[in-house]
Amino acid sequence: MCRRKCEYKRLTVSQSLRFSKLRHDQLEDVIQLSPYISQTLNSNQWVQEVSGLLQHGVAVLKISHIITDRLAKIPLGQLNPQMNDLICRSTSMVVPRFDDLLRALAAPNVDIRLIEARVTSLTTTCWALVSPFYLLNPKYKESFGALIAEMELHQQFLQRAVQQVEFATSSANITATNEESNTELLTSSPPTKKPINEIKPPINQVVLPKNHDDGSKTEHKMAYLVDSSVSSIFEQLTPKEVRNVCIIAHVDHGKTSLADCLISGTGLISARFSGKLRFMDSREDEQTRGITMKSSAISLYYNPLMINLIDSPGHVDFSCEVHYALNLADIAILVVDLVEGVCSQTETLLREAIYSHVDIILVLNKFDRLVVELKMTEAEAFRHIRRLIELINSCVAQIIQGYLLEEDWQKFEATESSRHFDPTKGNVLFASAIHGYAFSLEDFVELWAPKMSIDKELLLRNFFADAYLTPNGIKPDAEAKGKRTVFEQLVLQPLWEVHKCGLIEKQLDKLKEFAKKLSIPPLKSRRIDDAFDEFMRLFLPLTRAAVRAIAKCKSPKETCAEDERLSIFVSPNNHRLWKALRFCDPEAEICVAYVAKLLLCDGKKVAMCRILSGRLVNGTLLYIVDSNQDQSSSITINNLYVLMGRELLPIKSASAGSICAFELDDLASIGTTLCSQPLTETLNLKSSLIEPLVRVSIRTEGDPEEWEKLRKSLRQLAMLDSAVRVFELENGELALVTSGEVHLQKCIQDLNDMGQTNISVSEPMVPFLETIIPDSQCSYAKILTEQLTECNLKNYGISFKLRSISLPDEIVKFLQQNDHILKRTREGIIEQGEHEEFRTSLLKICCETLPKLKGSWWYRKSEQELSSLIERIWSFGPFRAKYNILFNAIPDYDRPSIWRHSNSKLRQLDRAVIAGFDLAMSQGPLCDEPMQGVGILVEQWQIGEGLDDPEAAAQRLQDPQIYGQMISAVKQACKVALKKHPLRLVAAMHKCKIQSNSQALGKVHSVLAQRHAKVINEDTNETTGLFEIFAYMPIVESFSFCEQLRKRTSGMASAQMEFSHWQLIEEDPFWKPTTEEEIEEYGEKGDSINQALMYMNSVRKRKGIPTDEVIVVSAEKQRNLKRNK
Ligand SMILES: Nc1nc2c(ncn2[C@@H]2O[C@H](COP(=O)(O)OP(=O)(O)OP(=O)(O)O)[C@@H](O)[C@H]2O)c(=O)[nH]1
Ligand SMILES: [Mg+2]
Repeated sequence: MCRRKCEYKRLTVSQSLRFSKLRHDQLEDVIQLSPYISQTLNSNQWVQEVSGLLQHGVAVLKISHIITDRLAKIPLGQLNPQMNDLICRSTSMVVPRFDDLLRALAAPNVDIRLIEARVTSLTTTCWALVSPFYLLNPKYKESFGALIAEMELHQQFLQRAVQQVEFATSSANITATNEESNTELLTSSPPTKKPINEIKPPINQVVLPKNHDDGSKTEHKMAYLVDSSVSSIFEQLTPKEVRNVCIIAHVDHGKTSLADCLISGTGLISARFSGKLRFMDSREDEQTRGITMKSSAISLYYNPLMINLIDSPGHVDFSCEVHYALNLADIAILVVDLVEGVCSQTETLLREAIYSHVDIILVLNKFDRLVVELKMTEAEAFRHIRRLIELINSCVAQIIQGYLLEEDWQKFEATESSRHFDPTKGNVLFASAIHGYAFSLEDFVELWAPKMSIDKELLLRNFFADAYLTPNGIKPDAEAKGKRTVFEQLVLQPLWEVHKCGLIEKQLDKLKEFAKKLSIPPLKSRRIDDAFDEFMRLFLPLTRAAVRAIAKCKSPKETCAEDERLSIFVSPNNHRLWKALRFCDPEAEICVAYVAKLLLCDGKKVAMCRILSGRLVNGTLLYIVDSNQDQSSSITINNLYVLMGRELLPIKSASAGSICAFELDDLASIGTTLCSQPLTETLNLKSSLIEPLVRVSIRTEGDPEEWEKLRKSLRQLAMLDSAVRVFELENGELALVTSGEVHLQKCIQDLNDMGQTNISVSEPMVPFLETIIPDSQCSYAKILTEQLTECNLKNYGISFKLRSISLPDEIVKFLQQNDHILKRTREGIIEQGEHEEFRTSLLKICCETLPKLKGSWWYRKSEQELSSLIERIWSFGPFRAKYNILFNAIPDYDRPSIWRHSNSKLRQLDRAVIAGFDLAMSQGPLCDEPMQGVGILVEQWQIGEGLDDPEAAAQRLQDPQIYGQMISAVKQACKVALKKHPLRLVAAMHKCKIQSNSQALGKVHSVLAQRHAKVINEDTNETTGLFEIFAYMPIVESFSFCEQLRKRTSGMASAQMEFSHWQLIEEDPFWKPTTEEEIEEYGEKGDSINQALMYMNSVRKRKGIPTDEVIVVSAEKQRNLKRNK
């Protein structure tokens, strides 16, 4: 190790641009390059057109950095001398190659051939460097493999560019020679180098017509732009020229691959690697795991549109990120895998997109799988696609129905028809992101209508219908007559032929012939796989179809003018910003920005925001709007940027409608709303509803200084990731709460990246809830007497009687649905009459369920009694245990009901009763976990009883300690009352979807049983032929389940999990075998099989509460059965 470092030093001192200085993969290092690169760009006219190529060179520099940086950190231990020598020698080769490439990039006359040669040489030496590490330990193979592969991709792209240059030079020479021979007298100058843009195949220059109000048309051209042009265009944008788009989908349906294709359209990455590079997955763990973990944005210029594209994660642990992406965007691209179809997240995200009132484009992705994997015929594929679109439309209808529940039918119809997905409307695209193609019906109408001399309108109307072609025109009822539909004949048949030829039979010559027939420029790729992608990219470029669909959707100006969309940001009636935001006017006096999230990008701390009104210029002062504070603090915006995925591009200003970022000096909470005027009302954007559940405690091995650093890093983490909760417990424990296992791993990685490598993380802990259930064995008389708990505070002459009663699931569910009302009620900010509806519904549900609850106090209670109890609700539960109710059933205490906001006088110690109730509900009797579904009924409460002297009694009531005593008395009384009922644990459950082939089914079930999962459904998926098993599994049992499943089934089964609900565990944690048979079966204690007891004890142990567990009950000496010979 030491020797390696020395070698590094010796080799680098002589370099002008020192390798050792270029440490991290952040921009700061590459900034060192920027003067050279801009110098290069300025002095080379043609380079302007290929800045994308230069960026490949820069990317390779960066990767080589990351590699060497990481290698330097690997402890080599007792390495054998030959290996050490090998590593040192290859290290010494990297440095000069690195410098060569650096110089090539910085040279005044960039030659792409030279850069390609340098990149190849650097890549090869990097290979040489990492190979010994591969031999050392296979784990390095994975970590370096991805980086080397990425380097190779860049290298291949440059190789192709060189081919293009050579082709261009030779054709320029040929033309020149021809011209020379024909027009001898005119030839005076030598042949010049042809600009690279001229040799791009013409089809790459996507031209998209855009209709204006006045009927004129502009065209969207893909432009290869250098950074400076993008930033200057960005600064001059009007809201009409902007489209804010986010890509949403279930996990792995192809969002990032689709984003790749759109990025490649602007030349930022090579088209050849689009769909494979996953450019937006900039984190290392995203690349290695193959899933997106955060949403990231990039601005793409398709003349004259600026598309601000946000790629969001599909994994359920990161759904919070999608929520913010939808707030930022006006258009959602919903990607659905044609094979997997509608999955749980698809439905959830569709609902969220509809609720956010954004335009939705449906992209049916992985089209190639229908041919290659499922081997469907054209007719089967057509039926499959139609069914899938119908299914998605029925989801849409259901969502709208739920959302317009009380509204009129006409509105439902109008909303549904505007949301209806229909390929003929242009809001459905068919795509294969991995092969870079997509099409809408329009593409094929353009192709076929002139050839067949059919009216375009007519063809489009019948393209996706049950109609067929005849020489005399289009006829209906194709299916009934056994004919091929228009879609099958004109779309699927040619595509099937091309796919079979390119992906199954792999015939390059035949593919080239197809290209000729379709007048596609000659294919350059020599390998069939590349040739197929090239063919499809030229035939049906994804960018053309996607940008055309995006261009048809609303601009920020149009969306803000719609009341429904605007109401996502501000409430219509009384918000001061309503009028200002309506116009989305860049020239408006008031500047308002919505900050979606803070992030680290390019080594800088930035806030990602959408400008809702006015213009943001460097130097603008904005107030941080905080409704909880009277005095607004302010922030000066200094460094504005355009977000470019992994990088940032500086700009001077950004106008209303745009998504941009600005730098923060330090990560500090700046809220969601920034405004140029000091307001007190924030934008009323709802935060994501998902509460994180998986908790770990984090420790550092270091001294108090290290602990302080850890605290700081955790605070930063909570700011960067709003799905994370961080808190410090009274005992000094630092707790981190995340949405799930994958999210937890991401957070730990983040902490490591912040320099917290010396930390230990506890086993994940999952919260439980506690509840009581009715006891059907108990008679009503017993309930009345024995379940009543009395408490006396003799010193003060206070006595009260209370009882606990169980609330059924229906009521808990109802309370959950009306969470916001409970919150506002507790905060006392509820408006008069706001919960009229809530109260009546609550009473209705209570009357329907409670009187039927056998074995409980509620049994056969009259409607009148229930109604008076609901009227006299004292309080709902505290934040941690919201779904519990405190009832006032004291005849002589007519306190003002919770429903009426009143300042009238409460009885002394009224608040102490609520505080005692809150404490009892926050820490249940089983293991101090919060209670749920409990009612506490206070039946009697007397103050000053039994004290003869009223004056002395009054004086005692002034004792400052009385308040505390009363709280703890109520808390204890509640606990005693709860213990008079059967107590149960409630566990958080995951819903798992497991896909498995038939051979692995047995193993899947055994893993499920081991994890105490309950299978709810098992079926075969007709499309994929795989078994699909749905099961509920306690989250506490779910850690590393996916990994175990994969290992046990040798990869034949895979699982997806998401939070589903809270479920009562039927088992009684205190159950003991009583009958002889039970004792015989389970032993005297019977605790080995009691799952509830095991959960309870594990929580108790974690919290330091004593358990009844005995380590060894009756020890017996173990005999060694092995006999010594
Ligand atoms: N056959 C086929 N595979 C595809 C296609 N598009 C994407 N894939 C593959 O699907 C997998 C997931 O692709 P991603 O683009 O990472 O999916 P994603 O939706 O971004 O995934 P998350 O961000 O993790 O939710 C990758 O292995 C891709 O290669 C396609 O059109 N056809
Ligand atoms: Mg992704």
